[in-house]
This record gives sequence, C-alpha cells and structure tokens, in this order.
Amino acid sequence: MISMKSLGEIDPEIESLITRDLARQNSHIHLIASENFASPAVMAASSSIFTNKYAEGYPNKRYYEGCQIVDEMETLAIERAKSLFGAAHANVQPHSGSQANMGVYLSLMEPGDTILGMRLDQGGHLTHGSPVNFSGQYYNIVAYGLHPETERIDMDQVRTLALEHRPKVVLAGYSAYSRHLDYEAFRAIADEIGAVLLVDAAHFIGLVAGGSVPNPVPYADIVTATTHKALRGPRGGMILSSEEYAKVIDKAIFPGGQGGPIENQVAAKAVAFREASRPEFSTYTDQIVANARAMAEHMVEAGVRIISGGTDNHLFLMDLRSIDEDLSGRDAAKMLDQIGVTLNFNSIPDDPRKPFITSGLRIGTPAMTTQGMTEAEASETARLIVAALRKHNDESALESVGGEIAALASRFQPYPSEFAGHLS
Ligand code: DSN
Repeated sequence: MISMKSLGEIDPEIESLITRDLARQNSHIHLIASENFASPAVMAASSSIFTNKYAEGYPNKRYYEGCQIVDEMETLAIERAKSLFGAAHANVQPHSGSQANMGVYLSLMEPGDTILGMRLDQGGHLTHGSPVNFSGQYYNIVAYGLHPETERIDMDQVRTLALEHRPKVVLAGYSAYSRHLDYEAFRAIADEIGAVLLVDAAHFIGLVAGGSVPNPVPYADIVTATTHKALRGPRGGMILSSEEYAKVIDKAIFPGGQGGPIENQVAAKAVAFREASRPEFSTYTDQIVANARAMAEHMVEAGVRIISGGTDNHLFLMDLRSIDEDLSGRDAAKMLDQIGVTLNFNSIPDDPRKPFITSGLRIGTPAMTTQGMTEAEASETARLIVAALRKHNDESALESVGGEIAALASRFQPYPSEFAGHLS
C-alpha cells in the first residue's frame, strides 16, 4: 500500500521549499518572457493519476495495455490543439520545446544537412543552431540576423542565404525578438528553394491562441511550440503540422526521440487548450501585448534604447548601455531580483559582452498580465525599473524603489491566499 500521508508529513523539506517559492512568486513582479502562472485546473491535471500510466505509442496504437482512458484523453488533447490553431495534425507528446524541435529535425534531415535559422545572439534559440547545442553539432547551420539599421529580421539576407546554401529547413521563430514575423516572405523563400518552412512558435503560441498575433499555421509546413509560456499551460511541447508531415513527425517523437509520453502533462495540456479557447483568453493575450507596448513606450520616453525600437508581441530587449555603459545585464538582473522584479539578462544583437554577462535585459509580460496588471501598472513597473537601474549604486534609493515594488506586487499576487487549498 502506498502511504496516504500528506506531502508535509512525508517530506517537510520539499513542502517547505514549495511554500517558500510560493511566497517568492506571490511577492515579486514577474517579467521572464517565457514564464507564466498555470491555473489550479492545469496543475490538478498535471499532478493527476495519469502520471502512473505508461503509454508508448499513440492513441489506439500503444505498446502497453490499459490505455483505453489515456487514449480518450490524449485524443481530446490532440483534437483541441488542432481546433485551437487550425492545424491538420497535432502531436502533444514532446516533453519540451527543444524535444519538439529535435523531433522535427530527426524527421526531415540527416546529420550534416543544412538549416537556415536566426542566430542566438540576434534573438534565436539554442536549438536553432547554436554551436553548444545538438542542433549546431549535428547539422550545418547557416544563420541570419537583424538588419543593422532597422533591427528587424533582414528578409533580403534570409533570401540571399537561402539561395546560396539551399537549406532543407528554413526556420522562423525566436526567443528574444519583439516584432511580427513576415510569414508570407518566409513561405516564398522556402518555396523558391524547395525547403520545408518550420516556425518555432514556442514563445508566442499563446498569443496565437488568443488571436493577438498572426497565426503561422496557414503558412508553415510545421509549427513547434511549448505549452507553458504565454499559453499558460503545463511545462511541455507540441508540434502542429500539415497532414503531409504527420507520420514522419509522430515517428520521430516516438520511437525516434522519446519513450513513454508524460500523460499527466498531456492531460494538463488539454486543460490549457480548453482554457485558451475561451473568449476571455483573447482579452488576456491582448492585454499581454498592450502591457509590453506600454512598458516599451515608457522606456523609450525615458531615453532607454529598445532593440527594434519597440514591440508587437509580449517581449522586448533593453540595451543597458543607454543607461550606464558599465552596467552588465547580469548585474542588473541580479539587483532587480533583489528588489522584487524578476527578469533575465539577455544578449543584444552584436553584444560586446559574453552570453553569461551581456549588455541587455529581456522583459516579458505574460506573467505580470496573469498577475492582473494592466497598462497603468506596466508603465509604473517600467518607471520603477528605470529608476532602479539609474541608481544601481545607491543603496538607499534602491531600498525605496524596492518598497514601491513590494507594495505594487502585493496587490497583484498570482496565487492569493484563497487559492492556498488548490496548491500543494
Ligand atoms: N529558455 C526559454 C526562454 O527563456 O526563452 C526558451 O526555451
């Protein structure tokens, strides 16, 4: 018999760490562009008894018995994903966005084949060909970046590189780029050279669900995504595709790259898809974009340089050199976390500093919007951040800004105490 004792009775150390992190989550303003707060319903499914089930394979084609109910549940998740994004096919099993990308690469390419993607320091992602990642080690990477003047993706460069290197995969998508992607231009370039167009929508798939940014599905052959960022679901990945790529993708995820799917996470993805299909989710994602815009506009007015000049989505990058040449991203991020604003340091295009130091900060608004903040609080947060950065050597000024941040955060707790019974 398993013990029916509570977590606190069995493992007070872990319970106490959860309680402490809940206090941290409830007392800060959260601006990490890839984070969010899952609902109690998502977390209930994520911690459900589906964690116990092995289900290698796909619905109605499993390598284990006892999958009748898991089949119904995973089918529901697949159908909800297809309907939410207008996709012909969905694979909801990838454990993460990186494994979704790996699955797509395995399904389309041999080692040594060429991918054309955005360079990490220009706003791309590790799995888009960074030399420290499997993608950069197993594939031939050709990388595009931003136009030095407009700081928008240089589509002329994308086309020139595509014609020169004839990649098998043209990859559009980002972790730190604040403007819309030109799907029509990417599609035309991929068609011109007979390449597959892959869109990595990990960062903005939630905004797509809410209709706040254009949907890549009608343009791309394949779209990869995560479910825990703006989409506000459980930690995990997924792949959407046309029917043409359905079989090879499914095979590349299982048995190609993963074993048993994490069915409790699949159940939680299904819940997130349902939540994201509600009209209020569009209100939420519109607010994410409005908040990002309000913060970026405030900063521009305050004389801070924002990469690409502003934002169309949920994030933007600050160039700290416009505040203080000597202040690195790492030091700034640490200082801000200490006074109650949590974000991450980030390379900016052509950053003179190393990736573990950087000259930039990335600001994202999905989590603060889930906290309930709107434009007024977003602008106020931007004001407080700039004030702290300008006074980063002045202890008493930082203490005073920290007090204002704490007062603001306390009014916008993601998990106020009446939720306590739903969290463990
Ligand atoms: N690590 C994520 C981010 O913060 O953007 C992307 O996977």
